[in-house]
Amino acid sequence: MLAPALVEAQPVAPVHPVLASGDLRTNLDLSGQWHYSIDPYRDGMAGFHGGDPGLGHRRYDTTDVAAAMRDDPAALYEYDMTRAPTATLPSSWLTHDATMRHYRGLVWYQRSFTADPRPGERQFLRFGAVNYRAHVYLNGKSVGAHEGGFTTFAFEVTGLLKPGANQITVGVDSDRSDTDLPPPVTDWETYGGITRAVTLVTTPATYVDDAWVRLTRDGRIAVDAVLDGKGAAGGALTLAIPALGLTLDGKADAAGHWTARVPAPVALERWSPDTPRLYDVTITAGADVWKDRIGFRTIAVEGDQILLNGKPVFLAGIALHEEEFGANPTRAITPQAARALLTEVKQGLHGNYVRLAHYPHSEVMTRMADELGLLVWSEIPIYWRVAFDNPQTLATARHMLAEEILRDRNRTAIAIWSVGNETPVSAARNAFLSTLAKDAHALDDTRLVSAALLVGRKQEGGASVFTVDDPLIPALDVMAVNAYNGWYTPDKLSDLASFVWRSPYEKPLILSEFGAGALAGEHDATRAHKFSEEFQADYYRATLDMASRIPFLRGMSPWVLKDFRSPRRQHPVYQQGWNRKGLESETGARKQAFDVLADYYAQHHP
Ligand code: GCB
Repeated sequence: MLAPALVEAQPVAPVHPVLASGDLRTNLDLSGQWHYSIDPYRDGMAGFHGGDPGLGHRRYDTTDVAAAMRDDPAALYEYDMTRAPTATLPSSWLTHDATMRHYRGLVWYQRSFTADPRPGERQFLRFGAVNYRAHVYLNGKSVGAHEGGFTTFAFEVTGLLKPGANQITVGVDSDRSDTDLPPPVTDWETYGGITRAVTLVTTPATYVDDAWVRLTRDGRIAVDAVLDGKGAAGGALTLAIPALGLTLDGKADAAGHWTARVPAPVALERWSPDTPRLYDVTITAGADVWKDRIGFRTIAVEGDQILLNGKPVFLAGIALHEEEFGANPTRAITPQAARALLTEVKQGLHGNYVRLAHYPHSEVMTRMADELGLLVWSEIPIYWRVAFDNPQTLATARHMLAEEILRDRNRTAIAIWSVGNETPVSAARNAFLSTLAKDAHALDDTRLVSAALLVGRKQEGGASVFTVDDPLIPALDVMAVNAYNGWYTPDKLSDLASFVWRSPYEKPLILSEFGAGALAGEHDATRAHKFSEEFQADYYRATLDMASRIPFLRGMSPWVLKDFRSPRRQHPVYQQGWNRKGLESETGARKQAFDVLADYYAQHHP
């Protein structure tokens, strides 16, 4: 079931109910030991003739393979999931064992668990993220498939779930084609696997399927909720924010939707990076109670300013991937891992902002940003060479965007939805990204929409002039540009100060990326060589100096907090499979440039 705005905006398969953001209902965590088995030729999906794989190959079947082979000498099975190796989920298979490090394709995962379904309740299997395609089976029956490696999804399993032992099998396929998102070539490790929690969520027969509670730009607390189930039409709902003494009663319409607005109580303390105040919020509907912790703030654009709670703000940030500190990360973001990363931004760099690149990050991360007080740029993986003229790719992108926004609309920290990264201008691309920008505005009228763009450069007289005039800009609230002068270009660092930045649009600009690589511990007394800490530090000094001269610059997220895995970075001495533009190494050793940025933020944007 979808909120009305989404129905208008999305002519694609609906996002499943339990995606309701802030779902803190009772659930059974299915993390832990799962069996896994590789299937490079997708035998367990389609057999060698392309049809039903046949009993001997059907990994999702409930047959006790060992017993069947013992009891019947003619029985032939070419798998046995219960005797396959095990791994701890959530995690990427890259770290299951050394032979899995560069595996791409289909991997089967299976475990059993005990359930106690009761009459009148509903159950859903909810997946935080499965990269890239998921095929889900419960007790041998398909319950659904999902595309997209970084968004949350759920399937209802009421009726299929049995009292006692149950078997769940997930076929995870990490292969991506040119029409997928992201396409195959990225500058990061996409980490195949079940990388976020799998949970069994139980709800009453009628439950709050979607809820969005926020402060509107005109100072009201607004609630939109959707009930699902037999009692949805005309169902009674109550919103409560006890710390504000606020309760609001209402009734759903015939479609199960409820909308209400009230003036914000005068006692409301607004959320900001300095005062990240969160309130306990509940919506009660019959037997169901939806709970979340939500902050209230406004974010808007006026001329070329970004206004937080009505006051101009500079977004002093850094970009980061969803990859924990460590020599061998597996992409399993625990609250501790999220806190470790974001504390480096907040306390280490004195930042107030993060770009969560290049896909929707774990809810663990966005909740931690709420709690610690960091504004967030969130994006979907529309990255580099996308099949912009393919209608199916657009449908996938719109669905992903809807999944991202519906999960995280209650996350106060999120200030910006971004619809693309470094996508070359063309008519097809402009139309594709404008559609996404329109969708983002329709799904969420309380946040800003942007995209990381490329910028043109011309020589005028002696000066290098950068003009931010991408044809997408009219569809965006905030302009953003990635710039790597002096790293990917032969520019001398000493020339950056003379660069002139212009735009025909009166809108705020963010430098969504700039950066230079350095291997932690690599030193160069001449300061001239790339990959030395000295060069990277000087690059930051020169770029920050250039940035200070851009009159309409309202924020920045240099690339990037820490070194991250990237299969396309294979310099044997400096990279070894890591993108080295981190201000810290993969294990958290700070490079010289870390202090350059930290001092800059402390001095210019305290
Ligand atoms: C970019 C990309 C980012 C890369 C970075 C780099 O522009 O957006 O994903 O990792 O440059 O290091 O080249």
